[in-house]
Amino acid sequence: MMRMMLEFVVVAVLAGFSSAQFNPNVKCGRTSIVHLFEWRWEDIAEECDRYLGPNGFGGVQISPPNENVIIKNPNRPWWERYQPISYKLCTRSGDEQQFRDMVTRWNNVGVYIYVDAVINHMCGAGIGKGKSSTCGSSYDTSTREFPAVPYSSADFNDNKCKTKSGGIENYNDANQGRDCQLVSLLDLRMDSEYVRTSIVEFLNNLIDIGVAGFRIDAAKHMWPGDLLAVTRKLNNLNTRWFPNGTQPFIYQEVIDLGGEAISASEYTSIGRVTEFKYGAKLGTVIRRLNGEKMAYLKNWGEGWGFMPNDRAVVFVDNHDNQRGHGAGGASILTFWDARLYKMAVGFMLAHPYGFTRIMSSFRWPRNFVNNQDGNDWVGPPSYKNGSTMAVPINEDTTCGSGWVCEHRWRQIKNMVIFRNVVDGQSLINWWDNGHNQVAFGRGRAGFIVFNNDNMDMDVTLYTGLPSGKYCDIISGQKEGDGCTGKQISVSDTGIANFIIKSSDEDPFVAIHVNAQI
Ligand code: QV4
Ligand code: CA
Repeated sequence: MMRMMLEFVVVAVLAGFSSAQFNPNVKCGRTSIVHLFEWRWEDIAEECDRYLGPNGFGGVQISPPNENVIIKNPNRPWWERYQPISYKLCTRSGDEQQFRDMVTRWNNVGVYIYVDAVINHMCGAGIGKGKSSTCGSSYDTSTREFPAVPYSSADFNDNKCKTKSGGIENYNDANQGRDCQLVSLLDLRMDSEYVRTSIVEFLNNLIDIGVAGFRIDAAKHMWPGDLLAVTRKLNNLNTRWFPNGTQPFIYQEVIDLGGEAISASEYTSIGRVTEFKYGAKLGTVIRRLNGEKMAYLKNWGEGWGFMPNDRAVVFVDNHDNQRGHGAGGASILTFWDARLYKMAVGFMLAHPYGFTRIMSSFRWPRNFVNNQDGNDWVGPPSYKNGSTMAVPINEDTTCGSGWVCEHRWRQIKNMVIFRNVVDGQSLINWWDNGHNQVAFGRGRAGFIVFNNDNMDMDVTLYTGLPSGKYCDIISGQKEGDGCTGKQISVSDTGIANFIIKSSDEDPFVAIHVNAQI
């Protein structure tokens, strides 16, 4: 009894003190991370010193670094990386040495790595037996043997799941959602001490190498109590780079668009949670669907029924919903709708709600039949032998070989900087025309104006900014003493005139105090 009480106190104290798991651990003055989906570790290492560091990015979410099954039919889909075979660090992105090199190089310049952690399951039940895996480890899905961990049949939820098929049949049943197989992926018994320890060892190895946090894949499919038991046992971050006692940042993938059996709020005491309503709603507004308009964004954030600001990780699209996987549906904006996409990302980065993640994608040959993309599986740009192509950088700073590099689009990169400049300043001086022309400021540090109506805009607004000449960071940027884009003059009284034609390449304007000329 005494012992139980003591254990309870210890758990309560640990949970209470784990506030750092909500802190993204980005360096002071940096406010966003970018998901470099399917990039090779060598390319990520390069991108850090040459681009992300100098442009104020806080870190990178990487694709799962641990061994996965190699799928040949279809040919090397991106989603094979969500089918683990072991916790060894070799994948199409690179081997363990390359991983270590990348992390070290990044940490040395203060831009950090966030690992996509696939811990709910191993590979699909129907994969079979073999060694067709990215480090060559063997597996046998019929006997549930994964000797490289090792896991065997006792480590899976086969007995706990109560459905006939062993899979999740009814998403309105929370028990099925947690204990049964998600799309036939072998579901780990997270209530077992052995499984928990194996996962903790995997994550602690990454922490010791130097990563700063984790995206917890499929968190919804694990019981919050089991997840808490795992995250509580994580080491503090490596003191070679991080202050003593820094806990890893935890952000959990829970898709909760409302009215579901499993809700995001069940997870907000463990770490942050992905707010999927954000991209779904913002897409609806910017596309002007269902009578939505930008004027309604005045109370964007918690006012729209989103989770608490300090719990949310927000994004316009992610690697799933940009290709019709996961949730969000047709409203989701992606690089395929570049003009609207830039506006949505611009709005997100200007608005104070949530911790922001930028998507960086690769192009694939979309092939819609009956509104379904038959090529939603296509993997990253790669050679015939299956190895992933490097990311070549063109002279104009864009990327080649099918890598989209949204994070390098001038408008997006400059808005990442905008967010850093206005960090901590409250949203003030909101203005709208009742339709899709809106504007707002962030303290006295920045101001942004959107024209998403089908008519030209010519307005004079109070910006709150110190008087002077500013360079619009959307149509151009400050270069030396000059400006390659529109120039905006703020008067002594903080007023400025904004002209945005509905035919402008990008119908929005953003200025901030670090882009004064
Ligand atoms: C299929 C059928 C099954 C059938 C099985 C038979 O769907 O019903 O039993 O064949 O063999 C791939 C295939 C999928 C296949 C499955 C198992 O696409 O057709 O099952 O493999 O072989 C990614 C992809 C999935 C992919 C999976 C594993 O999106 O298509 O499945 O990787 O390779 C929910 C969840 C949420 C999830 C989201 C997509 O709540 O957690 O769906 N998002 C995360 C990741 C996502 C990943 C997973 C979870 C799984 O972001 O990328 O799924 O790790 O909303
Ligand atoms: Ca599960």
